Amino acid sequence: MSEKIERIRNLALVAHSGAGKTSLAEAMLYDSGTTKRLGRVEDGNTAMDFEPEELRRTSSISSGFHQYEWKKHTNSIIDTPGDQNFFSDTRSCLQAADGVVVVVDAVDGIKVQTEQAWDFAAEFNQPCVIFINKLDRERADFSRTFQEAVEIFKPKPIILQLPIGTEAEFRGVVDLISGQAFEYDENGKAKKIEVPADMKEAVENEKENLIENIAEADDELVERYLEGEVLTEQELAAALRKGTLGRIFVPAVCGSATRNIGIDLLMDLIVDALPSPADQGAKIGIDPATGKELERLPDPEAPFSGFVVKTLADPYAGRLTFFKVVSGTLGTDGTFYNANKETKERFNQLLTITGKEQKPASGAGPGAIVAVAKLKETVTGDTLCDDAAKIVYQCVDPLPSLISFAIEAKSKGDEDKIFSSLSKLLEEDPSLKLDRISETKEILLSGLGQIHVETAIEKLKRKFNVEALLKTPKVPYRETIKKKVRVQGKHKKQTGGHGQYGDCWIQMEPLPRGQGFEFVDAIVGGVIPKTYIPAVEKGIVEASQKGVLAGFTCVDFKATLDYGSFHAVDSSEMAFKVAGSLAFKKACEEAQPALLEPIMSVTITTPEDFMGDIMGDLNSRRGKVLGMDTAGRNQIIKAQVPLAEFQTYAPDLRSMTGGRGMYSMEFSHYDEVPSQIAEKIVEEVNKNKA
Ligand SMILES: Nc1nc2c(ncn2[C@@H]2O[C@H](COP(=O)(O)OP(=O)(O)OP(=O)(O)O)[C@@H](O)[C@H]2O)c(=O)[nH]1
Ligand SMILES: [Mg+2]
Repeated sequence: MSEKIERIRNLALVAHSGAGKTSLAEAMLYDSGTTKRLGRVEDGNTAMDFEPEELRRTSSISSGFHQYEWKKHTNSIIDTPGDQNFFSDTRSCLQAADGVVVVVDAVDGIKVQTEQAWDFAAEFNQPCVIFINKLDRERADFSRTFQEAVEIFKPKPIILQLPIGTEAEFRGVVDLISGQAFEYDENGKAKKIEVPADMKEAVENEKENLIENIAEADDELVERYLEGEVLTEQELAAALRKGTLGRIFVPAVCGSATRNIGIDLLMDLIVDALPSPADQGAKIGIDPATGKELERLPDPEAPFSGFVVKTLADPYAGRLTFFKVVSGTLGTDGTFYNANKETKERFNQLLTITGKEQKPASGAGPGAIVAVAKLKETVTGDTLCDDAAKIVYQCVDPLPSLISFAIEAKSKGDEDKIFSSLSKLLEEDPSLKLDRISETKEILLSGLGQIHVETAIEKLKRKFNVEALLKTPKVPYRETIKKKVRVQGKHKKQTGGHGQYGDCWIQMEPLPRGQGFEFVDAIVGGVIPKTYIPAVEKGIVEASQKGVLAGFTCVDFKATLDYGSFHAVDSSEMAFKVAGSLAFKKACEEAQPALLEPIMSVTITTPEDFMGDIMGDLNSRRGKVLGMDTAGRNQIIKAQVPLAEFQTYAPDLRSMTGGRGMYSMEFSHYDEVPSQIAEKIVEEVNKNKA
C-alpha cells in the first residue's frame, strides 16, 4: 500500500446543533492556510454553510465537505448537521469518514443528538476524539463537561489537556503528555509559555491519570508502568493511537472554535490518533452474482469500488454525486458500473468538493471522497465499481420519517411541476418521502421533522421556482361494524320494456381488527344463479369504499350471502350489484357502525427532567404508555398514540424539551375512536360535505 493512503484522514464533525462544528471547520481551514479569513456562522460567511436555507437559519442543514493539509497529511472534513431534522444526511455522510471528531459544548453540555451521533460512530465502529468547545463562553465549565462526557460515553473519554483560564479569560491549554503550555493570540497563533503556577499540581495529577489510561492500550506498557518505569513520549503517542483506533478510549482535547484556541493541537491529534483509510483495512461487500461476502482492501492497484453518500440536485447543473473510493484508482474521466442499478455510468470530470465550490481532481485513490456530475441513475447508497469486479457495499437506509404534511400547489396548474421537482429533491434527500393516500386522496410529504419538510419546500421554491403549501394531513379514518345482522338488499325497477331485478340476503358480522373483508358464498339450491354471485360481492366491495357514518372505507367485516331470488328476464349482473350495495348500506346502519383511527407506536427518548411534562402531554393526546426504560441518563418511553393527536408532535416535543427529546414512530394498528370524539369527527366531516 502506498505511503499516500497513510497520509489521508477523513474526519466527520458531529454534535448537536450549535455545538460549534461549522465554526470548528472554519478555524481548521483558516489555521491550515486553506482559507484566508476566519468566517463566522452569524455573518453567513463560513466555508461550510452556504446554502440560503442554512444562512437564513445560521445552522447547517446538509453535510459540508472540504480539505486541508496539515503536517503533510491530506485531511477531508465532513461537517455534518446536528439538527435531528437533517440527521439522515449526517448518518449517511458519516459513512465516508474514517474517524470522528465529537464536538462537546462546554456551556450546554451533551444533548441527545450528540449522543445519537456518538451511537452512529459506534455503529460504524469509527474511532473518535472529543473536542470540548466554547471554553471562552460565559458559564462554560471544563470539569463539569468532561465529567458529563465520562458518564455518558463509552469507550471512556480520557483527557489530554487542561484549559488555562476560564470564560472570557480562557486563553490557552496545557498539553499533559509533553507538559507544555500554549497561549493563543487573536489569530490562533500559539506561543509556548510556562505552565501557570496554580496549575502545576493539577497538571501532575492529571498526567498520572492519563498515562495510566493510555498504557491500558498496551499490556506490555501497563506492566512497565506498574513497575515504575518512565514511559517515553513516543511510546505514549503510539499507545494513544493504538487505543484510539481500537476504540479502547477516546482522547479529549479542548479549546474555542471562534476564538481559535487549541485548534492546531486538535489537528495534530487528528493526524496522530485518528485512522487513515489503510488502518480501516478491508471493507466487506457482497458479490452480486453469488450473494457471497467479498473483501476489498484500500489498495490503489485493486479494481475500483466506492459507495455514494450524498446526492445534490441542481436544476441546471444536474445531479452531483458524492462518493468515497474504497479500492482502486479513478482517472479524471471514465466509466464505472453501478452494481445496485446494474448499469454503466459515464463521468467526464472527477471533482473535489471544497465547501461551495467544486474543483477538478486529477484522480482519486482509496480513501478519497470525490464527486462527479450528471450520473443518470445513481442515487445515495449505491455502490460504484469496476465492471469486471462487481461488488455491492451495504449502506445505511435513510432514517424513517416522523411527520407528514399534505402538500398542495400554491397556484393551480403547478401540480405536475411540484411533483416532478419534488422527486428530484427526494434524490438529494432520501429521508423525504412522497406518498399518495388513497383514503384521503391527499399527497403527503413526510420527513424527520417540521423544519425538515419546510426546508424542502423552501428549496423547491429556490431551486425549481415552484411554490407549494403544507397542510396538516387528513387522518385516514376507517369505519367498521360491531354487531352481527342479517338484511335483505332488493333492487327492483320496472321502467317499461326490460326491467331490473336483483335480490339478496346477507349476514354481516364484525371480523377481528386488521382482517379486512371476507365474502362467503352460502347460496344453496341455485336461488341466485352462480353468474350473479360475484356481482353481489362487487356491489358490497364498491359500497364499502364509502362507509355509512362519514364516507370512510369500511373494513373488518364478513358478508355471507345466504339467500335471494332472481327473475328470468329482468335479472342482470348490474341489478345484483346494486342489490349487494343496498344490502351493505342497510346492514351497516343496523350493525352499529363505528369509526376507526390509526394508532402509532412511538418511542420517546428524553432526559429525566422532562418526563413529567411528556407523560402529561401524552395523556392529553389520548396516549397509552406501554413501558418505560432507562438508557444511561435518558428515559425511554414506549407508548401508543392515535395519529390524529400526534401529527404535530415533532415541533411540540422540540419546544417541550428545548430540542433534547427525540422520538421515533411507526404505524401500529387501527382502533376504535372513543364515541364522543367519533361523534364530533362525523359531524365535522358531514358538515364539510354539505
Ligand atoms: N463563544 C463561542 N461561540 C462559539 C464557539 N463555537 C461556536 N460558537 C457559536 O455557536 C453558534 C453555533 O455554532 P456553529 O458552528 O454553527 O454550530 P454547529 O455545530 O455547526 O451547528 P449546526 O450546524 O446547527 O449543527 C454560533 O453562533 C457560533 O458563533 C466557541 O468556541 N466560542
Ligand atoms: Mg454547522
